[in-house]
Amino acid sequence: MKLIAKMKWVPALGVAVFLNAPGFVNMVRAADAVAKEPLVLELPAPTLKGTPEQLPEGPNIEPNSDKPRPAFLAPNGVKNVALGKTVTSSVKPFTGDVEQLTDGKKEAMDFDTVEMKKGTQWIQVDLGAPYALEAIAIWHDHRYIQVMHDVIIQASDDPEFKTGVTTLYNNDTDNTSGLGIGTDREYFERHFGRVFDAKGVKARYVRGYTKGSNLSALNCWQEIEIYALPAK
Ligand SMILES: [Ca+2]
Ligand SMILES: [Ca+2]
Repeated sequence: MKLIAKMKWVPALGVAVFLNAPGFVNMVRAADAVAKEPLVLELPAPTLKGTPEQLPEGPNIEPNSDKPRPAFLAPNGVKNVALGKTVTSSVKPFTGDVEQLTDGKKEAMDFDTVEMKKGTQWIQVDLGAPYALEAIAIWHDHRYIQVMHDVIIQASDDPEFKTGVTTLYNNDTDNTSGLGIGTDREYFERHFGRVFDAKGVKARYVRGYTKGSNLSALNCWQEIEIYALPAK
């Protein structure tokens, strides 16, 4: 039969497809690509402190907006694998404890904010095992509408971050933190948090740097969520 001769069994799809069907190539591509859906975050309430009259502006600062950014598309099945995981930091906080960075709480309140001294400081999450990282959501400090300086996010399998480091975001355009000149922009902290594309990088550790903000020399953190799939 002529029709049978033009069919081919495609194991990946678990079906036979018509080789002469115009949609064949597209069908195979769609099966290869991972299905994605908008990443839904549990958002805290917006700050009650209002918007300062004088906001920083410039070509390297995204304009402040009370509208959320377009939803991040993450592969189906990602989970926040950072929840409850161990966090360490470059210096001991003087307010709060780094455990609070993965406790799921991120309201615009003093008791949900961990504060560390000035200078370039980092926090680091140990996921306990490598994962395929897809998206990282961060709330540094949305008690105030402000921009954090030198937001640098890195992933590695080395807890010392000396080898195999992938930089996922870097807005240190003047390299004052010494990790290389960043090309990303500064942005305003809002209750939406900020979602960074982790690009499927496989890593066990995630490190986030800051160097104060336009309002304060201190380094503040509220929550970090790491959406990932099991590493293959
Ligand atoms: Ca928290
Ligand atoms: Ca800088």
